[in-house]
Amino acid sequence: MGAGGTGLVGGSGGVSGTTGTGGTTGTGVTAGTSGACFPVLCPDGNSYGCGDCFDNDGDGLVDDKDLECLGPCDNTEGPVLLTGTPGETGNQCGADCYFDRGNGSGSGECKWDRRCDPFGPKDGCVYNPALIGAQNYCPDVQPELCQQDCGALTPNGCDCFGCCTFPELNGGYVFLGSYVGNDGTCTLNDLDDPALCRPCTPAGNCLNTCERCEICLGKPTIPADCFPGTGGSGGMGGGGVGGNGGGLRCPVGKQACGLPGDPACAVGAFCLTGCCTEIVVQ
Ligand SMILES: [Ca+2]
Ligand SMILES: [Ca+2]
Ligand SMILES: [Ca+2]
Ligand SMILES: [Ca+2]
Repeated sequence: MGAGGTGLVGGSGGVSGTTGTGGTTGTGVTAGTSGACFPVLCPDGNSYGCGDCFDNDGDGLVDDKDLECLGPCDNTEGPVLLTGTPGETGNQCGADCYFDRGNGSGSGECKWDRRCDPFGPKDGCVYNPALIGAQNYCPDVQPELCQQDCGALTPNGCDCFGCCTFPELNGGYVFLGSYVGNDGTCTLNDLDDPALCRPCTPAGNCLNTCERCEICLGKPTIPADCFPGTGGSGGMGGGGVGGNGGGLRCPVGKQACGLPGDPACAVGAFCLTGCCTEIVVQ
């Protein structure tokens, strides 16, 4: 609703229209934004491939500018959409936060069991409906600390266990951690191949929905009427679970980033699917 209001006021449109100044098509380290790159730490206190200011995979895009970076704890800039977290491999069916590091099993952690997913996105984890809703396997409601810690690291379009939607899937979801043998297989080019990016069901209440005016995994741009000042359609209102009703690029209190004209995030913050995400080192 707030967004709609500003849209109506919006005579300032000309400012955003000019686009000019910023980087000339991003070859460089910092497409569009200015100046230096600052490392971003994962909450575990370490710097990984997506927060180290290097173009680790040589595709010309660095860290949060790289479309295959899933956050500050992701150690791989791609092309595979894994995070490089130890323990992602193997056959265990228990899942925890996909977007942080490590496999802690503390009581506050996100918790899920792949055997609750009818799609069976992981080999060896055969669907077992008896586990659904069981407290120790697939709770409908994740612990508050899961929402808080993992929620902050979960990109738009994903649940906290790495089950994500992309525009070309038309509402479908795929498991970013899909494996064949010992190799991760899901890349941005394979989203529609169910053998490589295996279909999955977003879990419990930890899905960060991809709204119309949000940048999401695989959706680096947003409609023109999502910008204040272009006047127009205002208040798409009505909100999803994520609390960000359709008309806002970011939840209240988070700075938008990643598009031409956006200011850079504060030092140490990661631009996660279009919103500056302050990382709290734990
Ligand atoms: Ca990097
Ligand atoms: Ca790169
Ligand atoms: Ca990349
Ligand atoms: Ca969202």
